[in-house]
Amino acid sequence: MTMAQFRIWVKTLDADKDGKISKDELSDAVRGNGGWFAGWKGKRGVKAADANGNGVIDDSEIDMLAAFAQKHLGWLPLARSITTTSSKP
Ligand SMILES: [Ca+2]
Ligand SMILES: [Ca+2]
Repeated sequence: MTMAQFRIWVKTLDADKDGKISKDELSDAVRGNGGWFAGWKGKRGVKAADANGNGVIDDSEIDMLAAFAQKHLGWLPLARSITTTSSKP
């Protein structure tokens, strides 16, 4: 999944169509992917990605959510655009 595809996918999680991803919407996504502790991960994910502290994932925070998802949920939404620390193979 590329970053562009991840963004499109994240938009599909937006159940109430307010353009932002809440912890409940993220929890549903974790649950839908068969993840354990969906509620807890949803909360953690929003907290980790919520740069402006308004309690939801805004459009500009999707990159941060991708980093969290990759690190903690194993979703691997992108190959290289976020991991700047890893060296080339
Ligand atoms: Ca929403
Ligand atoms: Ca936010």
